[in-house]
Amino acid sequence: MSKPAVSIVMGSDSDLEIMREAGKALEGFGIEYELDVTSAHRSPDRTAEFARRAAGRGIRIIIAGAGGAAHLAGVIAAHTTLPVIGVPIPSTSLNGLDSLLATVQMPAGIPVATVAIGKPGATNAGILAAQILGIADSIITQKLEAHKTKLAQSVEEKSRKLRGTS
Ligand code: RP5
Repeated sequence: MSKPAVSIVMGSDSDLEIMREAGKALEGFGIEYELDVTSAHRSPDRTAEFARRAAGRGIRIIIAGAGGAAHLAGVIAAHTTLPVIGVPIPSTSLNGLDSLLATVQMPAGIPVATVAIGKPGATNAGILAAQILGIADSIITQKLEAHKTKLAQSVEEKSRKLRGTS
């Protein structure tokens, strides 16, 4: 097994069900990843250390998911020059709107590429990470093209079924 290129981290193990979707997407493109829990407010030192060391360990992209006042992705982005993708987790009574705003509204200077709330966002975070890695990896690009072809075929299939022509 080669070293993971992507690190998926989350604020709590209660985020795992959603964040697994990012891992599943990466698996579909044959990309190695690691999964861990680190919290911006419960374990700030651990989070800063993780972010500072990630590039040196060979990590190329970080996907960070958190709920509530979700500052995990922003704090990680503050401590690394690696691209950080933020996944807003719907874990409070505000159903992720809180996490979305906290993750996406980074002041100028420290970007976090924020995806949709919950599982669709986690899936897209994995695909976006693959697209970033695909810039320098033609095998990943081919798999991304196949993924788009498959999506288009699924629409054709749905269309045929709906029109009763299959
Ligand atoms: C956030 O608080 C986590 O990312 C999680 O979404 C939420 C709740 O965490 P737990 O109380 O379930 O550990 O920091």
